[in-house]
Formats: sequence, structure tokens, C-alpha cells
Amino acid sequence: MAIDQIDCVFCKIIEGELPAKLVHEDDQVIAFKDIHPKAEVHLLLVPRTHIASLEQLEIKHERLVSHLLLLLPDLAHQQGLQDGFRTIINTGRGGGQEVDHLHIHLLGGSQLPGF
Ligand code: DGP
Repeated sequence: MAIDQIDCVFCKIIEGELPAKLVHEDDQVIAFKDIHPKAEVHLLLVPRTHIASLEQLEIKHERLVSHLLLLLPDLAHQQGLQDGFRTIINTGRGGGQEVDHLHIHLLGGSQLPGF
């Protein structure tokens, strides 16, 4: 395991070393409830592969990226978000990223403020 993965909280969830409320898992991605929800529904979609942030994405991740994007509306509907949802990817400290493992926030469930 690479050094940056050893202390990665999301890698630990993926490995089953830390608990999480999973709502989806497949061979490429897991999705679970955010521990500090900012909306009625607040999920995190996380690739199983440790990629630190959007800035580390490469062309070889093309299939993974489309899988992540296509999953979003499916998960939103599964969570009852028929009226819409918000997705956020924080990148780097300046972008508000706290966990250095690429993830997409999926939020909804009540009227979200304009952005
Ligand atoms: P970001 O700021 O984009 O890196 O968001 C990281 C999110 O991860 C933040 O909303 C809180 C969530 N989070 C951090 N640690 C844990 C954890 O151990 N379990 C779960 N379920 N969520 C976590």
C-alpha cells in the first residue's frame, strides 16, 4: 500500500477497517453517508482506487470518471431526490478538500440555497 493510502480514511472505509453507512458498492466505486451531513441527503461517491484529487486524474481513469458521473442520478433517485440534487468536488486545501481521496458530494432533500 502506498504511503498516502495508509492514513486515508476513505481507503480504510473501502477496506472495511472503518464503519460507514454504505448505500452503494460495485467493483469501481462505493457510496456512503457523509459523517457530517450538510443536507437531508448527503452522500459521498468514492472510487475504490486511491486518487488524491481531481488534479491526479489521468486519461486512464476515463472509464471510472464516466461511471462516477452516471451513478449520480441513479443514486439521487434511489435516495428519493426526484426534484433535483447538487454535486460538489472540492479540490485542494484552497478548494475546501479535507480528505485527500477523490470524492463527489451528492446533496439534496430540501431546497438548497442558490450557489
Ligand atoms: P471534503 O471537504 O470535500 O474533503 O469532504 C470530506 C467529507 O468527508 C466531509 O464532508 C466529512 C466526510 N468524512 C470525513 N471523515 C469521514 C468518515 O470517517 N466517515 C464518513 N462517513 N464521512 C467522513
